[in-house]
Amino acid sequence: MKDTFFVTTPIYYTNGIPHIGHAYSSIISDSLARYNKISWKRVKFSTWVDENSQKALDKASELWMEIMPYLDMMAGKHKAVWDWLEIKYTDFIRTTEERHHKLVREVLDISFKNGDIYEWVYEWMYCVGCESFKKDEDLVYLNKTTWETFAISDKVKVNDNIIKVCPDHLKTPETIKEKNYFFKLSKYQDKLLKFYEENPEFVVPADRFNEVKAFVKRGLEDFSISRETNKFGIKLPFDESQVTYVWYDALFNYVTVCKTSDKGKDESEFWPADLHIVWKDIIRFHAIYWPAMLMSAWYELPKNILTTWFFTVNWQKISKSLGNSIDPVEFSEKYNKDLLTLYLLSSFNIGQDWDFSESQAILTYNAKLANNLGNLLNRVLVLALKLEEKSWILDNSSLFINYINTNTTFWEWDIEWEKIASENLLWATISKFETFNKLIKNSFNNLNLKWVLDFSFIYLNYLNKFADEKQPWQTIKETEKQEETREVLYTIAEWLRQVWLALYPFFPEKMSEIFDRLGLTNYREDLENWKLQDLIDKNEIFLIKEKWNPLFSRIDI
Ligand code: ME8
Repeated sequence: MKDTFFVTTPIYYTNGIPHIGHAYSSIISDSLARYNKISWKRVKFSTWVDENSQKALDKASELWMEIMPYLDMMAGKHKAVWDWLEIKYTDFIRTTEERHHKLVREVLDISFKNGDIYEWVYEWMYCVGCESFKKDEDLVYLNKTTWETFAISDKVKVNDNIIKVCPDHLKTPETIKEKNYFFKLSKYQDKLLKFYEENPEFVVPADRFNEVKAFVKRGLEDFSISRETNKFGIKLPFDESQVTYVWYDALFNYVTVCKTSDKGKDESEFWPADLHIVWKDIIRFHAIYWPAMLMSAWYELPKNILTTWFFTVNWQKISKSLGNSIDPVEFSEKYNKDLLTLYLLSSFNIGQDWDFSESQAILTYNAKLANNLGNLLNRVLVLALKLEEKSWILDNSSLFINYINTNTTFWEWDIEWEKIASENLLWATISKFETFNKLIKNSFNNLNLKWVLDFSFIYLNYLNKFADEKQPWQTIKETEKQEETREVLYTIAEWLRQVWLALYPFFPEKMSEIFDRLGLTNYREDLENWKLQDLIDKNEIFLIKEKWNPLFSRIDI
């Protein structure tokens, strides 16, 4: 019986179409889903849209549309983006769907009956942009004339010109006084801390987890889960005059798709989720509210939450009004999807804020895919065809393995290795296939996609150096060196094969095409049938019939 792997993207709002920031989360999820798919696991990969929100209602009315036709249109647009980007999700769910309403009402009922949900009339400030309640300390002062902002601790005098606003949306929060239902989060403080202790990898990266723990240790407050004024959404089963909003409504999506999959099947075996991918803005909700809500409704807790960071465009928050939003479809149409994936995943660690740069994306693509990988592949092909006229077979009898294992000068690292690999890996052993594959496996399992890409491209650098040193384009001209040339070419080809297997989850189309063209038949099929390890271990024979056009052409800036 295969293990299951269930990965989820964040729940995207539908008041706009996905921009490059959303694509980033989806591409990470997709690459991890694909890796697990080829590694002997049954994979479920869900993506969704967060529809029952005030933002969606506002947007629909702005467009003079009824809410449901608006949401249908937006869900279609979201799906089209993911399909275009070849994000291979298995489930797509909308929060307005019946299967979801049913589950949310069930869990609300359970928590209400066990005393975790209670009624309270209260007055609070609410920011529509954030869809969350605010306290004084969450706000800043804004000078309406100069647009300067000051910290609330500055104790500025409020007047008509100086107002208190949400720091993200620069708008005064609404004051709301109404009857709400609250979730007893305070009751879960100790249980959460115990859970964190027992699951030290629950939130990755560790800094973010430390912040979450510190927040919980300071004491938790109950939070509102319903609104009296909203009419659009899931009605509370115990008080139909109220609808639940954001937390129960959005988060329980993750469970709904397991209870009833897209194909209408019960796939409860996929719960608990192996991995939620969210950005730092919503980590508290996922790492604190969500486990408490699950405990209250007797569900198991997710295993891992990966927190991504913000990225900006021209150092500004991505926003339609600033005109700096990048459409991932347009961007990949202009260049290609591989360029987008490579740039997003190889340039920055997942837990780092950074600025998106089009020219940097092109430079990365040219250096890594067009030059490093593409040129080396071409060199091997051209020489292989020269070596024997029509078709050329490289078999493993000519693996130059001794050279690779013993020659230390070639494998000397000029990179700061400690920064890249874990301590117990010595560079001297790196040159073995098993070590490379172990590094790749560990990096995937540690959710460190940048390392997978870094290791692969470092290897390619060294292979290029190896080629430069062995000069097969020279030795091929000397009759007595034909065998040596063959050995060198086979060694490079075999290494390339190992690196392509590591890169497959990121660039499945291109890698499959390379496999096909080198006579490595059925690779795509074998990978789809979980045979990654078999392919890694295989003694391969390459059959090269023709030279073809470069797969990764250089792009001019
Ligand atoms: O927050 N940089 O939806 P959303 C990096 N529905 N990632 C970004 C990004 C950026 N500039 N912009 C967006 C929501 N993302 C709510 C969640 S949870 C109860 C409700 C990514 O559409 C990021 O992963 O505003 C974020 O989590 C996701 O898009 C959803 O953003």
